[in-house]
Amino acid sequence: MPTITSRTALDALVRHVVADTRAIDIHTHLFPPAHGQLLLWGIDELLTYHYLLSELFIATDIEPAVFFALPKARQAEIVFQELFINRSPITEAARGVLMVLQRLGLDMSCRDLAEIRRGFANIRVDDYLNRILDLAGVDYAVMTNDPFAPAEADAWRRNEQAPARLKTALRIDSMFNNWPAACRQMADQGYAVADDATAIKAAREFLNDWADRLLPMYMAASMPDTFVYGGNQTSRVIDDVVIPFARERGLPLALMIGVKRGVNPAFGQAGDGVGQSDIDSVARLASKHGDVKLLVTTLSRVDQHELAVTARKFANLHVFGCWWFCNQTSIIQEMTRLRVEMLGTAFTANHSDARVLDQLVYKWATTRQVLADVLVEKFGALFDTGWRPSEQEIRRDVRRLMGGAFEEFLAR
Ligand code: RAT
Ligand code: ZN
Repeated sequence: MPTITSRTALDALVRHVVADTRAIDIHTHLFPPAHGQLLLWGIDELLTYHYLLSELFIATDIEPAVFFALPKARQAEIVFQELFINRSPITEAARGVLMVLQRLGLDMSCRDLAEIRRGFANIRVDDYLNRILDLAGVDYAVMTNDPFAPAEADAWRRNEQAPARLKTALRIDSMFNNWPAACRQMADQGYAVADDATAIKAAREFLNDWADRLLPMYMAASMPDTFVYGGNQTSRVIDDVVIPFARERGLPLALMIGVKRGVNPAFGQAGDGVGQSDIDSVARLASKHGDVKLLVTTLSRVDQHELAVTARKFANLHVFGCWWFCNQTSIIQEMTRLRVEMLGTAFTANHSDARVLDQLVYKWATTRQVLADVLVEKFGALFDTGWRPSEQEIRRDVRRLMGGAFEEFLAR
């Protein structure tokens, strides 16, 4: 392999490698095509993404309740008119729609939704899944599979399996955040839940059965900003159900912390907010259960330095992604730079959180752009010391940041 002899050649190589490296998308809201309506894709779904709906509701007089009562196609038309025609689509989410359309080869100069819709005609969703994964440069994506959601549970019971490029994650928010509701749902699914002791036993059986069915890569929950580990019901479920189960099955636990659910309930999914997380709780969890692997991301930008410092203390703690409100260019830049400086390649730079299949394309294009900028800077600084990174080393490290480190962490 030729030695890199100039900064210009190095910069070009780093950009080429980042563009060329396949990613693993470790958290999405995609579903197997066989699960029918659950898998969202196409222009109307892109336009009605909840990230865009809050932008619509704050910029116009449109009443959320009136809007939500309209058919999806009409909703999409309103969003297009208000956020793309009456205003320039300069937000991260709006620009993302245009990036998707551009990479699908559609001509944006028409500004005509009917014309754009024609570009989505005659799609076979199975083929489209592979096309989008390829366009996004994603090897495989991990889904969010919630056995407490009846429609999802039914689809799995009908034995509708996922294609190889979609992996599973067992999502257990209800168990952590609404134990009485989780108990009712477990009872509905035939588990014996009479009192506290039987409920704990039932919960372990429930996890065991669903893990057998789904073969998840990890368990996951999103937690409120108020989450504290120790001395509460959630911690009891963690200690008595989830941690013993994680240990027994060798399954990591992913915690996404910092959401304020329903800050404005009228906005629906777009109504959630953000608060700072208690990172000491993450440290206590990692320290008390050193033999259980934790994947952690937090929603507030303010938490990121403390989280990175904490990740330097525990080999069983893997930090991942720029979650939700952090998944926007300026904050991805800041977080990626901070994490590279403090964690090297021992973290996962980003995940897409895609709810609509097509979104993989813009979310990964944006992540790659930012990652390339940061790595040009970091490898360039190495070069300036006289260190000469090889192409093979750059490829190895970029792959780690785009999912390789996650796989290594799981395999350890
Ligand atoms: O990013 C999102 O779309 C959020 O609504 C949530 O799904 C969040 O990512 C979560 O997984 O809870
Ligand atoms: Zn998510």
